[in-house]
Amino acid sequence: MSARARGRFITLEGIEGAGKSTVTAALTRELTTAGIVVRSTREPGGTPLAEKIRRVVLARGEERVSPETETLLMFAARAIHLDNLVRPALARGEWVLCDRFTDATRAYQGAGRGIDAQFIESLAGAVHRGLEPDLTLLLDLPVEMGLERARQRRLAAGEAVVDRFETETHQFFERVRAGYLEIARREPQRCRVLDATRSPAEVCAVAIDVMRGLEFRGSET
Ligand code: Z5A
Repeated sequence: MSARARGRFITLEGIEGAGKSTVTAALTRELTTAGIVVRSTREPGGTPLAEKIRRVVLARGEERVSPETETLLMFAARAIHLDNLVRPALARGEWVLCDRFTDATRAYQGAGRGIDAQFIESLAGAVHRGLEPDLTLLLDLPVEMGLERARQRRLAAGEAVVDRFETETHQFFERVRAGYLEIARREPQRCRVLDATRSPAEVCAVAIDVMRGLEFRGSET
């Protein structure tokens, strides 16, 4: 894999505990070894201001946040993140690895909470302004496995606080998973579904292989 003039935008998606952070770390190592400058980031968040919105949107308990407001907050954070981090990095030729992007809004707020797809797509059009991921890796696994991994990770880290999503029902995460798989079915050019039930080493190896495939695609935006 070699450095190139134009940066690539890769997003990682999946339910909680799917292994996105684990795969992001492996892809970052691979790219760095190849001499490519990589920005690893996340949504909601990624810049100081967008991280403030993250804290607001994930916090539990203070006041009711409607699904519409939740959607608007996700896109507000996304607009700041794209303007201040993602677009400048891509313009410098860096590769951007982003833990969650608009597919998360489609899956969580759309499929999970029932927000109208047209509402989401109109906001996406305004905020993306033509920018779409070059590649989306969807780490797919059964809901109970993802939730158990996340629970174990929290226990190991001694984290007691759970956010607004971590208290959601099993059925909610089933809808989110189905929403993600539907996006991948509709957009096979952009999305690759990886079997996230396999070992971390196996999942990371497949993800690296898929990412290498980007080298052979056209370099125009
Ligand atoms: N959200 C939304 O609703 N709408 C939006 O538009 C956006 C986000 C952008 C925060 O996301 C919440 O925001 C999210 C959706 C919502 N809530 N939920 N659910 P987040 O990405 O910050 O939080 P998360 O999904 O909870 O991330 P996570 O739990 O950290 O998951 P992960 O990064 O995919 O997994 P991981 O940390 O790499 O792995 C979890 C554990 O499993 C860890 O102990 C690993 O060592 C282990 N692991 C990883 N891979 C494997 C394999 N292959 N085998 C065995 N064990 C593994």
